[in-house]
Amino acid sequence: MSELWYTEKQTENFGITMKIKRTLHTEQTEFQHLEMVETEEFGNMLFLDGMVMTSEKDEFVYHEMAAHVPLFTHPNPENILVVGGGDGGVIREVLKHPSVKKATLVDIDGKVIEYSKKYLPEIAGKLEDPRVEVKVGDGFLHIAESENEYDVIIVDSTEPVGPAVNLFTKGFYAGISKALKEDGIFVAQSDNPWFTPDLIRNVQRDVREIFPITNLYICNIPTYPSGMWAFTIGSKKYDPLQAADERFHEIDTKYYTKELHKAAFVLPKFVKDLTK
Ligand code: PUT
Repeated sequence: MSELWYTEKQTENFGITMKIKRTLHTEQTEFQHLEMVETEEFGNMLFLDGMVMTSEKDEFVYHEMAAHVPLFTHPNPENILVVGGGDGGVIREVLKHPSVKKATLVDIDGKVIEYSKKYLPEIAGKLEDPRVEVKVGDGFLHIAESENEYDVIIVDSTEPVGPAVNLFTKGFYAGISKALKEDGIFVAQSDNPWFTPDLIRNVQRDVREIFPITNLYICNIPTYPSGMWAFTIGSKKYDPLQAADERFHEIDTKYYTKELHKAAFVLPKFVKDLTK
Protein backbone atom coordinates (compact mmCIF):
# COMPACT_ATOMS: atom_id res chain seq x y z
CA MET A 1 0.00 0.00 0.00
CA SER A 2 1.36 3.44 -0.89
CA GLU A 3 2.28 5.90 1.87
CA LEU A 4 1.14 9.51 1.92
CA TRP A 5 3.62 12.21 2.99
CA TYR A 6 3.06 15.96 3.38
CA THR A 7 5.82 18.54 3.01
CA GLU A 8 5.74 22.13 4.19
CA LYS A 9 8.27 24.00 2.11
CA GLN A 10 9.70 26.29 4.78
CA THR A 11 12.18 28.08 2.51
CA GLU A 12 13.02 27.82 -1.18
CA ASN A 13 15.42 25.00 -0.32
CA PHE A 14 14.24 23.40 2.90
CA GLY A 15 11.12 21.73 4.23
CA ILE A 16 9.57 19.51 6.90
CA THR A 17 7.90 16.25 5.86
CA MET A 18 5.43 14.12 7.77
CA LYS A 19 3.57 10.90 7.10
CA ILE A 20 -0.18 11.37 7.03
CA LYS A 21 -2.91 8.85 7.81
CA ARG A 22 -5.68 10.68 5.97
CA THR A 23 -6.94 14.04 4.82
CA LEU A 24 -9.89 15.16 6.95
CA HIS A 25 -10.88 18.29 5.04
CA THR A 26 -9.49 20.52 2.33
CA GLU A 27 -10.99 23.76 1.01
CA GLN A 28 -10.07 27.01 -0.68
CA THR A 29 -11.72 29.53 1.65
CA GLU A 30 -12.30 33.18 0.74
CA PHE A 31 -8.84 33.95 2.16
CA GLN A 32 -6.56 30.91 2.04
CA HIS A 33 -6.15 27.22 1.32
CA LEU A 34 -7.22 25.24 4.40
CA GLU A 35 -6.23 21.64 5.05
CA MET A 36 -6.92 19.41 8.06
CA VAL A 37 -4.93 16.19 8.05
CA GLU A 38 -4.46 13.34 10.49
CA THR A 39 -0.74 12.61 10.85
CA GLU A 40 1.04 9.57 12.30
CA GLU A 41 3.33 11.56 14.61
CA PHE A 42 1.57 14.79 15.63
CA GLY A 43 -2.14 13.93 15.55
CA ASN A 44 -4.55 16.16 13.66
CA MET A 45 -2.91 19.18 12.07
CA LEU A 46 -4.15 22.41 10.50
CA PHE A 47 -2.35 23.84 7.47
CA LEU A 48 -3.08 27.21 5.85
CA ASP A 49 -1.60 27.92 2.43
CA GLY A 50 0.63 24.88 2.91
CA MET A 51 2.07 26.06 6.25
CA VAL A 52 1.68 24.31 9.59
CA MET A 53 -0.58 26.30 11.91
CA THR A 54 -1.03 23.83 14.72
CA SER A 55 -0.81 20.17 15.66
CA GLU A 56 -2.52 18.28 18.47
CA LYS A 57 0.83 17.08 19.85
CA ASP A 58 2.87 20.28 20.15
CA GLU A 59 0.20 23.04 20.12
CA PHE A 60 0.50 23.60 23.85
CA VAL A 61 3.91 25.24 23.52
CA TYR A 62 2.81 28.02 21.19
CA HIS A 63 -0.54 28.66 22.85
CA GLU A 64 0.82 28.72 26.40
CA MET A 65 3.73 30.99 25.51
CA ALA A 66 1.55 33.40 23.52
CA ALA A 67 -0.90 33.77 26.41
CA HIS A 68 0.87 33.31 29.73
CA VAL A 69 3.88 35.56 29.21
CA PRO A 70 1.73 38.71 28.77
CA LEU A 71 -1.01 37.65 31.19
CA PHE A 72 1.46 36.96 34.00
CA THR A 73 3.21 40.26 33.23
CA HIS A 74 0.03 42.31 33.65
CA PRO A 75 -1.13 42.60 37.31
CA ASN A 76 -4.84 42.40 36.51
CA PRO A 77 -5.63 41.29 32.93
CA GLU A 78 -9.41 41.53 32.56
CA ASN A 79 -10.18 42.41 28.95
CA ILE A 80 -8.20 40.48 26.33
CA LEU A 81 -8.16 40.61 22.52
CA VAL A 82 -6.80 37.83 20.30
CA VAL A 83 -6.25 38.80 16.66
CA GLY A 84 -6.24 35.69 14.45
CA GLY A 85 -6.01 32.50 16.47
CA GLY A 86 -9.18 30.97 15.02
CA ASP A 87 -8.13 27.52 16.23
CA GLY A 88 -8.96 28.76 19.75
CA GLY A 89 -5.75 27.61 21.47
CA VAL A 90 -4.70 31.04 22.74
CA ILE A 91 -8.23 31.72 24.01
CA ARG A 92 -8.17 28.41 25.92
CA GLU A 93 -4.98 29.50 27.72
CA VAL A 94 -6.19 33.07 28.34
CA LEU A 95 -9.26 31.71 30.15
CA LYS A 96 -7.04 29.90 32.68
CA HIS A 97 -6.44 33.30 34.32
CA PRO A 98 -9.20 33.96 36.86
CA SER A 99 -8.90 37.75 36.43
CA VAL A 100 -10.09 37.53 32.81
CA LYS A 101 -13.65 38.83 32.45
CA LYS A 102 -13.84 39.00 28.67
CA ALA A 103 -11.81 37.56 25.79
CA THR A 104 -12.57 38.66 22.23
CA LEU A 105 -11.32 36.67 19.23
CA VAL A 106 -11.24 38.35 15.82
CA ASP A 107 -10.28 36.04 12.98
CA ILE A 108 -10.76 36.94 9.34
CA ASP A 109 -11.56 33.38 8.29
CA GLY A 110 -14.66 31.76 9.78
CA LYS A 111 -13.72 28.45 8.15
CA VAL A 112 -10.66 28.16 10.41
CA ILE A 113 -12.93 28.45 13.44
CA GLU A 114 -15.50 26.03 12.01
CA TYR A 115 -13.05 23.26 11.11
CA SER A 116 -10.95 23.71 14.25
CA LYS A 117 -14.08 23.07 16.33
CA LYS A 118 -14.72 19.94 14.29
CA TYR A 119 -11.24 18.42 14.06
CA LEU A 120 -9.25 20.08 16.88
CA PRO A 121 -11.76 19.98 19.78
CA GLU A 122 -9.09 19.93 22.51
CA ILE A 123 -7.73 23.20 21.12
CA ALA A 124 -10.96 24.95 20.11
CA GLY A 125 -13.18 23.70 22.95
CA LYS A 126 -13.18 26.94 24.95
CA LEU A 127 -14.47 29.12 22.12
CA GLU A 128 -17.96 28.43 23.50
CA ASP A 129 -17.10 29.78 26.96
CA PRO A 130 -19.49 32.59 28.04
CA ARG A 131 -16.58 34.98 28.59
CA VAL A 132 -15.59 34.64 24.91
CA GLU A 133 -16.88 36.73 22.03
CA VAL A 134 -15.96 35.37 18.60
CA LYS A 135 -16.01 37.81 15.70
CA VAL A 136 -15.33 36.85 12.10
CA GLY A 137 -13.73 39.93 10.66
CA ASP A 138 -10.58 41.87 9.84
CA GLY A 139 -8.29 42.17 12.87
CA PHE A 140 -6.54 45.19 11.35
CA LEU A 141 -9.85 47.08 11.14
CA HIS A 142 -10.93 45.93 14.59
CA ILE A 143 -7.72 47.37 16.01
CA ALA A 144 -8.14 50.60 14.04
CA GLU A 145 -11.63 51.04 15.53
CA SER A 146 -10.61 50.31 19.17
CA GLU A 147 -9.34 52.81 21.71
CA ASN A 148 -8.18 52.46 25.32
CA GLU A 149 -10.02 49.17 25.59
CA TYR A 150 -7.80 46.15 26.19
CA ASP A 151 -5.37 45.11 28.93
CA VAL A 152 -3.64 42.55 26.70
CA ILE A 153 -3.67 42.04 22.92
CA ILE A 154 -2.24 38.84 21.44
CA VAL A 155 -1.58 38.63 17.71
CA ASP A 156 -1.78 34.98 16.67
CA SER A 157 -1.41 35.42 12.94
CA THR A 158 -0.27 33.29 10.06
CA GLU A 159 3.08 34.06 8.44
CA PRO A 160 3.26 37.52 6.83
CA VAL A 161 1.80 36.40 3.53
CA GLY A 162 -1.84 36.41 2.40
CA PRO A 163 -4.39 37.88 4.81
CA ALA A 164 -1.84 38.51 7.60
CA VAL A 165 0.52 40.78 5.70
CA ASN A 166 -0.76 44.04 7.23
CA LEU A 167 -0.43 42.60 10.76
CA PHE A 168 3.36 43.02 10.50
CA THR A 169 3.37 46.79 9.91
CA LYS A 170 4.27 49.77 12.08
CA GLY A 171 0.80 51.21 11.45
CA PHE A 172 -0.72 48.09 13.00
CA TYR A 173 1.51 48.34 16.09
CA ALA A 174 0.53 52.00 16.47
CA GLY A 175 -3.11 50.91 16.30
CA ILE A 176 -2.46 48.28 18.95
CA SER A 177 -0.96 50.93 21.22
CA LYS A 178 -4.11 53.03 20.80
CA ALA A 179 -6.38 50.02 21.41
CA LEU A 180 -4.57 49.15 24.66
CA LYS A 181 -5.24 50.81 28.00
CA GLU A 182 -2.53 53.05 29.44
CA ASP A 183 -0.74 50.08 31.06
CA GLY A 184 -1.49 47.56 28.31
CA ILE A 185 0.73 44.85 26.86
CA PHE A 186 0.83 43.14 23.49
CA VAL A 187 2.46 40.03 22.11
CA ALA A 188 2.80 39.05 18.45
CA GLN A 189 4.06 35.83 16.97
CA SER A 190 7.20 36.82 15.08
CA ASP A 191 8.24 33.76 13.04
CA ASN A 192 11.74 32.35 13.50
CA PRO A 193 15.29 33.66 13.75
CA TRP A 194 16.83 31.06 11.41
CA PHE A 195 14.83 31.70 8.24
CA THR A 196 13.27 35.14 8.84
CA PRO A 197 15.84 37.21 10.77
CA ASP A 198 14.99 40.39 8.86
CA LEU A 199 11.35 40.09 9.79
CA ILE A 200 12.25 39.86 13.49
CA ARG A 201 14.70 42.75 13.24
CA ASN A 202 12.12 44.96 11.52
CA VAL A 203 9.32 44.09 13.93
CA GLN A 204 11.57 44.76 16.92
CA ARG A 205 12.62 48.12 15.46
CA ASP A 206 9.04 49.18 14.72
CA VAL A 207 7.66 48.08 18.09
CA ARG A 208 10.56 49.74 19.94
CA GLU A 209 9.60 53.07 18.37
CA ILE A 210 6.10 52.78 19.84
CA PHE A 211 6.38 50.87 23.14
CA PRO A 212 8.74 51.91 25.99
CA ILE A 213 9.38 48.26 26.91
CA THR A 214 10.11 45.94 23.98
CA ASN A 215 11.60 42.47 24.07
CA LEU A 216 11.77 39.12 22.27
CA TYR A 217 11.30 35.63 23.67
CA ILE A 218 11.57 32.18 22.14
CA CYS A 219 10.26 28.67 22.55
CA ASN A 220 10.71 25.26 20.96
CA ILE A 221 8.01 24.01 18.56
CA PRO A 222 8.98 20.92 16.55
CA THR A 223 6.48 21.39 13.70
CA TYR A 224 7.25 25.09 13.06
CA PRO A 225 10.04 26.22 10.72
CA SER A 226 13.45 25.61 12.36
CA GLY A 227 11.78 24.52 15.63
CA MET A 228 12.73 27.82 17.29
CA TRP A 229 9.81 30.24 17.44
CA ALA A 230 9.86 33.91 18.45
CA PHE A 231 7.37 36.29 20.02
CA THR A 232 7.70 40.07 20.22
CA ILE A 233 6.36 41.73 23.36
CA GLY A 234 5.58 45.43 23.65
CA SER A 235 4.51 46.88 26.98
CA LYS A 236 3.52 50.38 28.09
CA LYS A 237 4.38 49.92 31.75
CA TYR A 238 5.15 46.44 33.06
CA ASP A 239 8.46 44.70 32.40
CA PRO A 240 7.90 41.00 31.60
CA LEU A 241 11.19 40.13 33.29
CA GLN A 242 10.38 41.78 36.59
CA ALA A 243 6.81 40.60 36.83
CA ALA A 244 6.91 36.84 36.51
CA ASP A 245 7.74 35.72 40.06
CA GLU A 246 5.46 38.01 42.05
CA ARG A 247 2.40 37.56 39.80
CA PHE A 248 2.63 33.82 39.27
CA HIS A 249 -0.18 31.59 40.50
CA GLU A 250 -0.66 27.90 39.78
CA ILE A 251 -2.38 27.06 36.51
CA ASP A 252 -2.46 23.88 34.47
CA THR A 253 0.32 24.04 31.85
CA LYS A 254 2.66 21.64 30.05
CA TYR A 255 5.38 24.08 28.89
CA TYR A 256 5.06 27.38 30.74
CA THR A 257 6.50 27.73 34.26
CA LYS A 258 7.51 30.88 36.10
CA GLU A 259 11.16 29.88 35.63
CA LEU A 260 10.62 29.35 31.91
CA HIS A 261 8.91 32.76 31.68
CA LYS A 262 12.26 34.38 32.45
CA ALA A 263 14.40 31.80 30.68
CA ALA A 264 12.53 32.38 27.41
CA PHE A 265 14.05 35.87 27.28
CA VAL A 266 17.61 34.51 27.47
CA LEU A 267 18.52 34.55 23.80
CA PRO A 268 21.37 33.01 21.80
CA LYS A 269 23.67 35.77 20.64
CA PHE A 270 22.61 35.65 16.98
CA VAL A 271 19.00 36.09 18.12
CA LYS A 272 19.78 38.79 20.68
CA ASP A 273 21.51 40.73 17.92
CA LEU A 274 18.18 40.94 16.08
CA THR A 275 16.72 42.99 18.94
CA LYS A 276 19.27 45.82 18.71
N1 PUT B 1 3.48 28.43 10.95
C1 PUT B 1 3.36 29.13 12.17
C2 PUT B 1 2.10 29.86 12.29
C3 PUT B 1 1.97 30.59 13.54
C4 PUT B 1 0.71 30.25 14.26
N2 PUT B 1 -0.33 31.14 14.12
